[in-house]
Amino acid sequence: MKPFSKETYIQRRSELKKRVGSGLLLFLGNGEAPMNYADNTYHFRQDSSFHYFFGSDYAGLAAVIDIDTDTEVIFGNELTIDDIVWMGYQPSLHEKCELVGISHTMPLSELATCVKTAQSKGQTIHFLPPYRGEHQVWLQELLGINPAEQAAKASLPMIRAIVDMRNHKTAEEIEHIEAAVDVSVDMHLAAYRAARPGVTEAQIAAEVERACLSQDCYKAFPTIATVKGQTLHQHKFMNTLEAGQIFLLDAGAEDPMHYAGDLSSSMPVSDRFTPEQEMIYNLHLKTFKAATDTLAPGVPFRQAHMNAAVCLCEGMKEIGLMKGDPVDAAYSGAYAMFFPCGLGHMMGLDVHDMENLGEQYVGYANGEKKSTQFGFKSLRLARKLEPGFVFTVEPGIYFIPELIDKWRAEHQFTDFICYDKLEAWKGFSGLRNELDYLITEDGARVLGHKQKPMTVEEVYAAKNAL
Ligand SMILES: [Mn+2]
Repeated sequence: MKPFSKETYIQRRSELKKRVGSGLLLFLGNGEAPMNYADNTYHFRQDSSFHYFFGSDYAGLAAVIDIDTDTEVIFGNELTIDDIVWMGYQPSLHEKCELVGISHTMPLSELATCVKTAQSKGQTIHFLPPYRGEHQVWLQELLGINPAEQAAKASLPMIRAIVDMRNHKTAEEIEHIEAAVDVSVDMHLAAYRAARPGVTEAQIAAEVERACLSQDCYKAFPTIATVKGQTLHQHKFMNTLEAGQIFLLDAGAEDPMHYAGDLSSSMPVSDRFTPEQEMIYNLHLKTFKAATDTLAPGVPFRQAHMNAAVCLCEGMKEIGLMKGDPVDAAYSGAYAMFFPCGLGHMMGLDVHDMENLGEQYVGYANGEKKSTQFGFKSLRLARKLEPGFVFTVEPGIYFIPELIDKWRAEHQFTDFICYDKLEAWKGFSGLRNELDYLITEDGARVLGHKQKPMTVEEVYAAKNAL
């Protein structure tokens, strides 16, 4: 797939200038991040907002947009012969910048002077909240703001403008997201084929990541490949799969333009689920449908989350693990015993899109408050949905022994939770499925051209596929 034309980047920057109105917009690109010594680095990942406006995938750049004088400059250093010997030929800084419609480049050392000049003219310096230590040091040098105060002093107009632009995906962005989702489906299909007794979590993770890397993609986040699915973010591969267990995979690719896919799958390690597992898996599919049936422009995502929660409580009541009115059980927060996370999150250049700019701005409308109650506090996305929004839907059902013990000891939600019956379920682990959605003008659709298995029959078929 072709990279975006320079017009895309020119248009994005011009829209940003219009929205913020005045001042100097400061963008710090990411540098190389040492793993254990300077030359042994983590996989390089450009800052997503820098990438969105300046397209460049190289380390060690910064940029300013002076709205008041309508100038745009990328700061960076030309490669020395030592750099070229180490990492090979690269186009000049000027050539790299031309590709995104910027003709003005300066050495990185000039950035401080540029910022000082703007400050002396009384211009507002807009910057984003930093999430890397190097950027905190850099901002302190440039602006004299203590790292502890930088997030609070970041520019709200800049954050709000960028969030609103990046939240609405264009057709060309959706093409890239769908390409990433397709590779992500392949990663999951590899796991369905590989999961069987005697195989290790690490071996499956290797198959999953092979499907990603071999298609010129990199993983969008650390792979979760576990038989302990009740732990939402288990990043270690420690176990050997045993017959009768459920294997859970949460993995996704980012395409070469850095747009993400994010999918989850749950499957039996044996050929088939046990009757209990199948019952919970099918209840989970019902909650999935309860959530996705309502997705449309104007519908708050909180509503989809609550629909899933109510459906979960109804099912749990039928099974005998909950009691009382399912709607009350959901709205009181008792459902979070089995579903302690949010239904989903925005997705784009970041797998949790723009989480670094503040979940409150990305997933909540202006003035809408995020709950602090267990369960509801993990709802990253709650706002009314709009055409162009891309997000994940990932309800799950988890049996977390530590949470069961804690709530039981605290006598939490005793009107809704049947603790005596729940004891026998402590070893169940957990499961979820996750798909990626786009809000269209009149509804919603699943992203990707390839289909990830969802129903029990599809899961069994995928396990047996060659
Ligand atoms: Mn996700």
